[in-house]
Amino acid sequence: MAAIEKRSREDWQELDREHHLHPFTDHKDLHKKRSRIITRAEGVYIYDADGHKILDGMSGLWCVNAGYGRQELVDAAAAQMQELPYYNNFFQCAHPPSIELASMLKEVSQPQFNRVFFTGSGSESNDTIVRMVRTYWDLMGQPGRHTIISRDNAYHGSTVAAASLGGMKPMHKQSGLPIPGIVHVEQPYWYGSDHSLSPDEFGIAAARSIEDKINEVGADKVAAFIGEPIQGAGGVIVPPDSYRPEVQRICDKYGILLISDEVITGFGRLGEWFGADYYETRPDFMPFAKGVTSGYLPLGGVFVSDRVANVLVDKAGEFAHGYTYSGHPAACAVAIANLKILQRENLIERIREDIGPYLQRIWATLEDHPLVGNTRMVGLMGAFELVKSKDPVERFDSKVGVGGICRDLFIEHGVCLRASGDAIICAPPFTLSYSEADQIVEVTRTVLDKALEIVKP
Ligand code: PXG
Repeated sequence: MAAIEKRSREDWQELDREHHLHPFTDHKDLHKKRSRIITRAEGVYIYDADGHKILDGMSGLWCVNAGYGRQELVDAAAAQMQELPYYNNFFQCAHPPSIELASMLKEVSQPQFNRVFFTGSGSESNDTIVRMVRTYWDLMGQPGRHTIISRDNAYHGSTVAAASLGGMKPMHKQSGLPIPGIVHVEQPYWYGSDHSLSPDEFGIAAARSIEDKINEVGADKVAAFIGEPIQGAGGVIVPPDSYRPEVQRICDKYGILLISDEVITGFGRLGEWFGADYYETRPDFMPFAKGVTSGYLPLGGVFVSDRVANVLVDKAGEFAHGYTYSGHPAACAVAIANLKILQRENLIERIREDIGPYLQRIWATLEDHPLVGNTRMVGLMGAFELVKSKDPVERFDSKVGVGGICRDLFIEHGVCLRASGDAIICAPPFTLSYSEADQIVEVTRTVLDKALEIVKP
C-alpha cells in the first residue's frame, strides 16, 4: 500500500514551495518556476507528474547504475525489513547484512583492502576519513601530521569537513570554510589551461603542484592527499594520462596517505570496479556511496587499507566515531543484491567493452558542433564544454548562462543531463541500450542547434 497521498501536480508544487528547503537550490528562483515533480521511473526513464517521459542521462545523481525498476532490490529491502529492519553495529554488535557486505566488498577491491567502515553517505565517508587519517598519524607518533591536500574545484560532499576537502569556492564562502588543516592545489584540467604545455606536460605540472604544497607546508605536517579519479560535480575533469602515476609517486616519496574518492567512480562507472583500478593507483582509503546500492537506499562507507586499519585495530583503543545508520541492514541487503546484479549481468564489462565505447564514439562526434569546444568520456562518465569560439578558446560570459539554457532545452526534449557551469554532463545507467544512447546524442544535437539560435550574437 502506497504511503503517499495522490495529489495534483499543482498541489505538490504548492506544498513543496511552502514547506520544503531543497539542496543546492536558489529558492527565490525556484519559487518563480516551481519544482519539476518526478513520480515514477522504469529502466533508464523517469516520469514527471504530467506523465512526460524523460531519459535519465544522469542516473539520478550519478547513482542509479543498475537502472530503475529492479524488483530484486525492492525484494531485498522488503525481506530484510521484515527480518530485521534496524539494528546497529555499535557496542560489540553486528548483523548478517553488514558482515556479508563487508566481506563481499573485500572481494571486489584491491588486495590492500580487507576492511570497510560503513556510513550513510559520501559526505559522512569523507568526514570519517579526516578523523581516521589524523588518528592514524597520532598513533604513528607523528601528531603534527594533520594537513590534508585536496584540489580546487573538487567535490567531496557537503558536511563541514567534506565541504572543506572540496575545492568549491562558493561553498567555502558561505560558512567560513575550509576548516584548519585542509589546503588546495590546482586541478588537472588541461582544456581549461592556456595550452602552452602538452596534456602530458600539464599533467606532470599539475601533480607537481602537490609536491610544491608538501614542501611549502612541510613534509612532516602533511597527512594525506585526496582526489576524485575523475572530478564529477566539477565538470567531469579527466586528468591527462601522466597525472595519476605522478601523484602516486609523490605520495609514495613522502609517505603520504592517498585517498581515492570513489563516490561517483566506484562500482563500475569507468568500466573497472573502481577508478583506482582504472588508473592503476594503490590508495590507502576509498570513500564510496551512491552506486553501491544503485541509490535504492542510502549507504556509504570507507575502504580502509591494511596500512591504516592494522594500526587502528592494534593501537587506537576505541575509535570514537560512528553513525546510527552505519551499516543499516536494509541498505546493506540492497547493496548485496545490487553487487550481484553487476556481477551476474556483467555490467562493468559491458561498460568497458560494449556500451561504453559505443557512447564514447558517438559522443565524440558532437565536437563538430560550433558550440562544443571539447568532448570527453571515460566508461559512462562524460561531458562536453560549451564555448563561444573554439580556436582560440573563448568562453561565454557567465551572465549568458549557456549551460542552464541547454539543460532546460534538454528537459523539453525528453533527456535529463546536468550542467556544471558551461559543461554538460552525461552519466547514464549501465543498462543503457544502443538506441537509448542514440537518443541522447540525437537530442543533444537538436538542443545545441536551438541553443545556438538563442546565444549567437
Ligand atoms: N564525493 C564525491 C566525489 C561526490 O561526487 C560526495 C563525495 C558526497 O556524497 P553524498 O552522498 O554525501 O552526497 C559526492 C556527491 C552533482 C552532485 O550535482 C554530485 C554529488 C552530490 C550531489 C550532486 O553533480 N556528489
